[in-house]
Amino acid sequence: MSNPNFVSPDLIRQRFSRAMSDMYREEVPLYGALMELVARTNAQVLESDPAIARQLRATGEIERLDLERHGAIRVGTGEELATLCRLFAVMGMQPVGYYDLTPAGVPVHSTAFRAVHEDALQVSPFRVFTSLLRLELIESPELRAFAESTLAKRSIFTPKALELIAQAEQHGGLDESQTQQFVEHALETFRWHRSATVTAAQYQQLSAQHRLIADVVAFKGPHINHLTPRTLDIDIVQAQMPVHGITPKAVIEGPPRRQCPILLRQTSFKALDEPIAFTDQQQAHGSHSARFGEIEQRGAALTPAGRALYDRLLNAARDELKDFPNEGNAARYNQLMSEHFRAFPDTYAAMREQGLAYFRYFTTEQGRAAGRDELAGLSLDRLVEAGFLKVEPLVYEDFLPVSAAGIFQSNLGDGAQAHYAQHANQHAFEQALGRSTIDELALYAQTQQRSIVECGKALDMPGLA
Ligand code: OOG
Ligand code: NI
Repeated sequence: MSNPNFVSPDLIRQRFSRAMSDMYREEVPLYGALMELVARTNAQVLESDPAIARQLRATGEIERLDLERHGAIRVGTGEELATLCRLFAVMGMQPVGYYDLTPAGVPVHSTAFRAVHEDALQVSPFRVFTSLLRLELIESPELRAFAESTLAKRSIFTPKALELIAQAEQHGGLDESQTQQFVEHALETFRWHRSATVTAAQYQQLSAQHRLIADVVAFKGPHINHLTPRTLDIDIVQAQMPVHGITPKAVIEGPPRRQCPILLRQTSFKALDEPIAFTDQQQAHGSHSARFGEIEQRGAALTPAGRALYDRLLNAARDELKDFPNEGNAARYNQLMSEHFRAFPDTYAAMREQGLAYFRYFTTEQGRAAGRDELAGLSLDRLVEAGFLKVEPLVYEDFLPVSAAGIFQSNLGDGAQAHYAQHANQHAFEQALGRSTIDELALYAQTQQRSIVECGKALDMPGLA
């Protein structure tokens, strides 16, 4: 950083994430209830499962656990997406991954803005799943033109936020007072508005095309639609939700329960109906449901081979189910998932030997005490076997397209299943974004590699790779 008065982007992100959580808890009290449930569950797991506690301490994740959350927003135009990309960059967040949701009948494609280096993730792992509406998928030319012109009239950023983004870009950062203003103004983009920008009839038309289109087009800005805390045991939270008057979706998305969690498991509760005033109404006579609650449990990041195996087993289970998972087939779905996932090794040692997951390497006391000749010529695997190095899985920091589709679907209702002839268009997405998205697998490989290099330095084995 060029100027010592600048606040580090990681700390800006940490402050923004906290401010966002405070705002959302005030707007959606159920989110507060969910946070408490998750905090209690996590404390319980840490107490009853020393192995998890040890693992989280070794990786440092224990320190970020209470801060950890992701949010989601949906924007309407390429210009909005490009400016968001600049806004998130001020907080050290970059677009990672490309997710196509059209196969699931949701007319958006998405990326996740997040920090990319393990040290930055440690300060704040805050992520925002960001979707761009694909207006080209609206069939009626009149409705499409109406949606376009409505979106063209709105500005989702405050003038001050735009000024501070430009300031950060020109000078390379923001000082303390600018940071305060930035957090305050950036937050405005994500705030809920009780008044819509269209009439009740126009809202109905948009909603009839797809509920998600109404959610994006009919409002002043991309309200944050959920904030998701990270739990250490999602099955406990899923079972506890009804006890607290919260109704979860029928199935947990992602892999089944395992000894060694992989990727990401998620569940949510349904969007709330909230009062809305349309432009032809004085008071809030209408209603709209967009905001919901979600919980997630994160596990090991998988290599391309591990991910291919995951996708194959997930698809096989879903093919056998022959339908989207729902209330009626939930038990059978869970059973099919457990059966198919028996083919996925469930020890970290096997996952490492078969190259299915990414790991972080640490030196052990024994390794640091060993003499040069004891270590000389040993490969990485031999060093691990001999107890000179130990490993911990790298946590998955990203999202899963099939899971995301399930979360969208459960919150948009059954009416939201459309069939689109067009599919992924990463090129168009990146053109709108103004840059390319980062390949998440490359990030995990880099983190793993950096940890190996560190071990090589600590053991005075510069050739270790
Ligand atoms: C995003 C849904 C996807 C996740 O965690 O996979 C999602 C949305 O509803 O805008 O949040
Ligand atoms: Ni989510």
